Amino acid sequence: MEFELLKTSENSRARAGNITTDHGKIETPIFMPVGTAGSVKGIHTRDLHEDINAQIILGNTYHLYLRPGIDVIEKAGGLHKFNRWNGPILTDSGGYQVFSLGDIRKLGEDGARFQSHIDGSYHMFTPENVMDIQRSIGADIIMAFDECSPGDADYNYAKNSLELTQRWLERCFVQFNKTEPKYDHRQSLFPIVQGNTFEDLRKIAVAHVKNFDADGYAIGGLSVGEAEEIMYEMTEVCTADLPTDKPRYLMGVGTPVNILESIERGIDMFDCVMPTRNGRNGMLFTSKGIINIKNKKWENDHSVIDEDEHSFVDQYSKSYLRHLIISNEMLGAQIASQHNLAFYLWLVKTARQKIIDGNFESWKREMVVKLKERL
Ligand code: PRF
Repeated sequence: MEFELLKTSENSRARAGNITTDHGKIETPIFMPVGTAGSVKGIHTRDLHEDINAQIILGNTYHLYLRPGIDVIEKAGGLHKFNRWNGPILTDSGGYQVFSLGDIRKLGEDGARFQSHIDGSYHMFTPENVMDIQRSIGADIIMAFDECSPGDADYNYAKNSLELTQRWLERCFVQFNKTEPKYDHRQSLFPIVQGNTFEDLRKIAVAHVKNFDADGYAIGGLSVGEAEEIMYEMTEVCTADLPTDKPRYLMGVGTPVNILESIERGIDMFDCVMPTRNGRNGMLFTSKGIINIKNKKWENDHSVIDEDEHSFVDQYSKSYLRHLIISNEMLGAQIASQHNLAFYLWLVKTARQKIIDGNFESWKREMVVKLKERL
């Protein structure tokens, strides 16, 4: 994987760049739709490519390992062949899902022993087997095995947790360097910066990950319940010291406003379930503000979902989409998800253009006001 930094804003840390993988180019800043179990819920790959203009999607080690299982994905020839998405893929390591979904039985030096949320069966994730599993899934970018400490953890917990994550990172790189890709494309391993909301721990964490000369670096452990201002502060602490010539990925963030604020602070890559999950629940993001389509006020609004038409689904009416969502029709969830993803991809594409044009900050300031409106 290569990263080319095209431009850094003169008035902030905002950057525009290009990542080149063996499955194609990614123009940063970028938003990556979440395809937890190998599918972006409700969205065909054709629409991801052609309508939403997604450039990279996410998969999840935890989910894919439990179902369908790694043997099935290997027999398919890797996740790209299995789900027929032939663009870049990034997989999260399971180091977050185990803690949020799985029933942890034992967290120790070796790894995490957990019970499946599907059938209660027992499993163990270690830095080594999580590397092997991600080799088998075959994503272009794979993530280190980390512990995301709880949002309300105290300093002592956060420090011990960071030190465990650091030891695990060293084991991840040993295993990664000892093994080869299973398919005919390269893979890059991104370390994850932890350290909770403690500035000194974040600085220590950044200094440590820089030892590995990775192709890119992720910031984890944010957007886990802390105040937004603290998340921005911690992001700034990290981007101040991370290498400028490598992409930075802020994991699991966020709202459209969070994304613009974080781009300004030097982040290049984002993922979040919000556009799809909140979409299924009737929340639509637009450049004029947030729509709760279940609201009675839309019952007889026969205007289109979004005049900006980021996606072909925006031609449906608000009244119709409200009816579908309220009736629990599958099509409602699909339309809302597709609209939101297309909007997120439009937002980051526009941010990139504004960075290149040299007027990102003024555009961002105006957008943030509009994005916070409730329609
Ligand atoms: N670690 C990993 N995945 C993540 C996170 C993390 O800290 C987060 C935190 N927002 C989202 N996804 N491995």
